[in-house]
Amino acid sequence: MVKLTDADIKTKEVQDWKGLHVFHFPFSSCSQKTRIFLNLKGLEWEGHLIDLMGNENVSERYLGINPRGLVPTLVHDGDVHIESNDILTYLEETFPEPKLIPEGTEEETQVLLDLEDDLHLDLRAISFRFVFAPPVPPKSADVLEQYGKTGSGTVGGQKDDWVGVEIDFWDRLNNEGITDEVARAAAGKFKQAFGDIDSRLAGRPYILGDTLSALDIAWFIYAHRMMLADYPLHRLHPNMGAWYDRLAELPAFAQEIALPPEIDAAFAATRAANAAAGTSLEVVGGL
Ligand SMILES: N[C@@H](CCC(=O)N[C@@H](CS)C(=O)NCC(=O)O)C(=O)O
Repeated sequence: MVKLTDADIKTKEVQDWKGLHVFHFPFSSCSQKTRIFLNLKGLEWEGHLIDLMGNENVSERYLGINPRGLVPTLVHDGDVHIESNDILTYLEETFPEPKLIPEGTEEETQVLLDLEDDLHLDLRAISFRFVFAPPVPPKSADVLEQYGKTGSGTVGGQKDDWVGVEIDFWDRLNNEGITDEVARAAAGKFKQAFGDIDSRLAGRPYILGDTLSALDIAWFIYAHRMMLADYPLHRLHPNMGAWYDRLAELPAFAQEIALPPEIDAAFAATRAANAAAGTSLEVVGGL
């Protein structure tokens, strides 16, 4: 679990906060996942919006809270937790009811949460090419320079290199966009991972069997984002498609993925433009 140490945190005020606080952004997949989990736990929490479009995540204040400059971050009674899947695991241990990581499934859950986390930059690449385009404001060279030098640069008291990985991603996006090759590789990874989830869902309602768990939340959110990119979920993975439709009906899920009409329309326009140009995810990704 990634609980920050005192030395990692430069924005000290949060260490005096009581209760549960979540730094998040409405349309961030990791934030949506965390909010669904909190909804299902029935926990009270205070939200603090971080404007990713305005690069607030690389501000001095926020990098002083999360040295990786990513959302979500959880602050619980002054302790700061980062990494969404670690936040879910922490919340499960701290607030065990209702159970969202069933007893005896901890290891399997961890493996499938790690797989999900490993795909995060692939999801981001697909999002930037097939969902968010036309482009959201880029991270300029100045913003990236500030990103690289502002936070403590440590996580759990150890030197942390993740900000470098992030800066590489944004640099590459600025210089070459998301190429067909990158998009195809990412799509292939999703096809394989979703294929695995689809076979786990054969003849049973949830990924772990009869009980809805953290895994359903995490993979639902990825399926949702991929569908915003026009990934043919129902055609390629019918069990997963039916599972997605059922979960999307539940208020705890539905309220976190709802989009304001203008954003919904912008994403739909991106899909339509890609389809018309013959550059949809299905075509470019070889799906
Ligand atoms: N492994 C991290 C990934 C977090 C992450 O990349 N969050 C995205 C939003 S989904 C973010 O903060 N992006 C920063 C940006 O867009 O500038 C986690 O699970 O918390």
